[in-house]
Amino acid sequence: MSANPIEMQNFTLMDEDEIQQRIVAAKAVLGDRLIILGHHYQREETFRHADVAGDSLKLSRSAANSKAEFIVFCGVHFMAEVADIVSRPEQIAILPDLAAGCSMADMANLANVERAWRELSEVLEPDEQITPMTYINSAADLKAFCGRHGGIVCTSTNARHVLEWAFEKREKVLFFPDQHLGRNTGFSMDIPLEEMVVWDYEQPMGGLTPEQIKNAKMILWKGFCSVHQLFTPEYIDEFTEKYPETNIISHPEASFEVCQKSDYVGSTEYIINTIRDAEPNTRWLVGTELNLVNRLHEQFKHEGKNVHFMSGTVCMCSTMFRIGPSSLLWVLENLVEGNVVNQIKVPADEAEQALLALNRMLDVSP
Ligand code: CIZ
Repeated sequence: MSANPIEMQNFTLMDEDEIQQRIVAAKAVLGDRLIILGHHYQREETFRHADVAGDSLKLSRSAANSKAEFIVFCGVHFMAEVADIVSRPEQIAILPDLAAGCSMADMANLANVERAWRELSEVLEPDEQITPMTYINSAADLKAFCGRHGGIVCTSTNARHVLEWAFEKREKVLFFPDQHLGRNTGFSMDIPLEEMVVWDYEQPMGGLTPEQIKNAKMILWKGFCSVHQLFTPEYIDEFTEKYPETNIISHPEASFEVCQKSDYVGSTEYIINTIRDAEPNTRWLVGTELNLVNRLHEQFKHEGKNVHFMSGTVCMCSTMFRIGPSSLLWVLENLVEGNVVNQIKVPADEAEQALLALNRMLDVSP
């Protein structure tokens, strides 16, 4: 490692074309020592440099199978943590911008989840009756909590399989942090809405009565993704009045009402595959992150497919697609110089417990 890492400020005013060319050059120098993983939600200027593009499930598998010395994650903090946990100890996971996060993941923290577990023990025997299940959009310490309490991780691609596994183990599920993914998946498995209660982590006992807790099959954490809450049934109605032939496709982080009005509901991989495999000259209204919707539009317009974003207003999640080309170049040129910057390292004991929950997920995922 050279004595002084190159500073980020050297890159902030650099010409965009120069940044692009230098990323390509740095990648060529690093060769097989490097793998860049890019989540579908990333902006185009960064996404185009990914060696593997995918959702969290696909990228977790790529990280686990990669032999590269450096895993540079163009995604968010929890994804880079997963890459660190599932890769070998000598591999180094890097997140080019440490401010790349997920506000929904921040809605569940370990202290609140442990408090919920303690409070639930006043009514039930949590370690015998409840499987804790966390969406992959959560911090490593929550994945570790699930690991040590017989629980599991899911992504939106495998939520149903994982939920089936969770119910085989215990009669109830505590699902965090996204109530919508939990509710939409539970409902698709015929769990009635009244058996899915919301745990409000700002209230004692989650704001629930002992009866409500005893009668619930799923206890849903009161978390949500603000981008997916932009989508409304009213907008779908307005749009389909104008274009009745439209296919509606939504991500399960959208509300129950939006998902109920949709022809198709599924993860980013599912959305991409469904539109890719659709007949030419079809119209799609898509309820998920805008960078992905724009990319789908560009990718499939030559087939006459019209792909639209499910909202008239745009409110981007500024942390989800935070990784800009200049921060990517900054970490790559530092690696070329022998400097590791922005390494994401999960403490060993936490990583070991989180790996239990992640491996359970990888084992049950189709
Ligand atoms: O699983 C993921 O990567 C997320 C966050 C969404 C999706 O559906 O791909």
